[in-house]
Amino acid sequence: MHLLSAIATLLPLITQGFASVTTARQPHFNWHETRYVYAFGDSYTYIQGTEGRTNFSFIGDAFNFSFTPRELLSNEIVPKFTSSDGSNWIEFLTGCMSGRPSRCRRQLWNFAFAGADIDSNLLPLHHDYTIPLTDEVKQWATYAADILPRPARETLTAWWIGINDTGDSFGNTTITDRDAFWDAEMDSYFGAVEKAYSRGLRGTYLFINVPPGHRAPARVNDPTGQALLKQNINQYNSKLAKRVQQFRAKHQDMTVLTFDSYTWFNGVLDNASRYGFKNTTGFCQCKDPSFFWFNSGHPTEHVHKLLAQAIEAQLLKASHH
Ligand SMILES: *C1O[C@H](CO)[C@@H](O)[C@H](O)[C@H]1NC(C)=O
Ligand SMILES: *[C@@H]1O[C@H](CO)[C@@H](O)[C@H](O)[C@H]1NC(C)=O
Ligand SMILES: *[C@@H]1O[C@H](CO)[C@@H](O)[C@H](O)[C@H]1NC(C)=O
Ligand SMILES: *[C@@H]1O[C@H](CO)[C@@H](O)[C@H](O)[C@H]1NC(C)=O
Ligand SMILES: *[C@@H]1O[C@H](CO)[C@@H](O)[C@H](O)[C@H]1NC(C)=O
Ligand SMILES: *[C@@H]1O[C@H](CO)[C@@H](O)[C@H](O)[C@H]1NC(C)=O
Repeated sequence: MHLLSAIATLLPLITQGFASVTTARQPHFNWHETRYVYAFGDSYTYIQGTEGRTNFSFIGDAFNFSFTPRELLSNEIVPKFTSSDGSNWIEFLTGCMSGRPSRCRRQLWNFAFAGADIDSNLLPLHHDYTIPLTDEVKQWATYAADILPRPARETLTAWWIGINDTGDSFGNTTITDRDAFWDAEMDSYFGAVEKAYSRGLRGTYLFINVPPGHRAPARVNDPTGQALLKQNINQYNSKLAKRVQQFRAKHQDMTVLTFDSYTWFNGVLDNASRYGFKNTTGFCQCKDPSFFWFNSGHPTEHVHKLLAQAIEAQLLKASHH
């Protein structure tokens, strides 16, 4: 009887103790300790793998959706093979630029697919072999999640999507209710994010918004398209900011970071000479670092390098020591 009542009085204390330990546990993020970086996105983020589709992916495509653990682990990053024809931001950021990701000090596991929109139910695929964001997550969840390490304290996942969605939809006149359209896109986007979370991809998420694509060479001689695209991007980015905030509030065990690429691109374009750029309106498919744009819609390697530096500075600022 005494024992029972002792347990009865202790029990609330024990459970209380657990509860306070749980709530007191702050999400931990330190860029210096981050050893695994996952990425989902489009051509701005994709890297070339020996098991990937040439010019589109690190691994697989819609027709070659599955892979074995052995294919994944022996897959090699082909250096300087991105949409900038050099290394890209996430390679500069991680320092994982060639060979097997598992050999890198910071392993880069990159499921971005060039030309990806968020969801093929909302916008048509660019090619029949395209893997949209929702399927990038499905691909990771099905074939990679049980193979690759992802300890929460050492894992950062980058989400950068919407460049193609905004570009593909600004002139689409069948979308009469843009507010509802972007809500549907965000439902789909964050459905995929929740899927990654519930499948155990934890730790830190970094969300990057859409850069000012209306300033790319594709639009310089098209003031009407430019204005429509700018408006579309602004709508996307404000919807995204709200969803990120909701995700953060819902998952207090996560560190949720953002990088405002829209403001960063504008800042560099507006002060081009300070960053060593001489040409921000044309493009050059060459190695000239004075060009901002490599082609009509993608920045040069020099931009990717500066972008990685800006993102790293923000990650260091957000780090707990
Ligand atoms: C460049 O111009 C922008 C305006 O877009 C300004 O706000 C920004 O801070 C400037 N400076 C740098 C170093 O980017
Ligand atoms: C990949 O892209 C490069 C540059 O645009 C092009 O020359 C090459 O033919 C492409 N390769 C394939 C297999 O599509
Ligand atoms: C899938 O990828 C393998 C290896 O790259 C290739 O041999 C095969 O032809 C691809 N299959 C399809 C359907 O594209
Ligand atoms: C979207 O992706 C494709 C690759 O399929 C690319 O050629 C195109 O320029 C991109 N669109 C925008 C608006 O960036
Ligand atoms: C325009 O948007 C609608 C609605 O999302 C979509 O079904 C359609 O395929 C889009 N058209 C083009 C050309 O992207
Ligand atoms: C930028 O580059 C394009 C393409 O080479 C060229 O036509 C244009 O004159 C250049 N603009 C400036 C300001 O140098």
